[in-house]
Amino acid sequence: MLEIYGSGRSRWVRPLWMLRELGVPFEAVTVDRGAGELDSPAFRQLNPQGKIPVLVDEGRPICESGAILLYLGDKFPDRGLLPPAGSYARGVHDQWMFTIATEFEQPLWRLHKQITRGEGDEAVAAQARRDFKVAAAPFEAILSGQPHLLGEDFQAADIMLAHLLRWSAAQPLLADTPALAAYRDRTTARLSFPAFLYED
Ligand SMILES: N[C@@H](CCC(=O)N[C@@H](CS)C(=O)NCC(=O)O)C(=O)O
Repeated sequence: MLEIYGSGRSRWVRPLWMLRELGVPFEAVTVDRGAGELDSPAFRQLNPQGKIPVLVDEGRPICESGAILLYLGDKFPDRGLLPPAGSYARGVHDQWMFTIATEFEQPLWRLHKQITRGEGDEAVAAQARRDFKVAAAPFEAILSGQPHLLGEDFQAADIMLAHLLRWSAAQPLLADTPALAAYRDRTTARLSFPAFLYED
């Protein structure tokens, strides 16, 4: 049995969405961050970094949301959420996956932390807004001409990107990137998106 550990609107939305999109059986294990569960010895056995999400497959953990999406996509290749390993399309897919994780996420994360936790000053936020503009430009260009990152088909990297576009920091910034805003709305309207986590 596959188990996915996480909570709330954290990055566990990504594997949760992926598992729902794949339509495979799994168990969602909610972790109480407020109660310090991420620091418990049992959780640290799963992820020594003390972070969510963690996927557990037959007792064996895999951490890092992007890596989990790739693992699941490869594990269920007939579901079509990843191009075949070794294909050019897969190379392009993974290129975007890493760009999202390393370039796109960072400015949004800095702004998100400022908005939700008051961390960082206005200079940090101004730099993050500039970095976002640069990082968003290629995605805005691609999604102006096609529905998803790789073309017609919704893929694992779309989950990675669309989850970020729901972060609080993204909302004012997306006014300048209409294709990304439309993409956020289109992708998160999918039945597999865990919309129930976003109800207040
Ligand atoms: N790069 C990691 C980041 C994981 C991460 O930072 N998770 C946050 C929640 S979104 C976390 O567990 N933070 C520790 C905490 O809340 O105490 C991934 O994508 O999985």
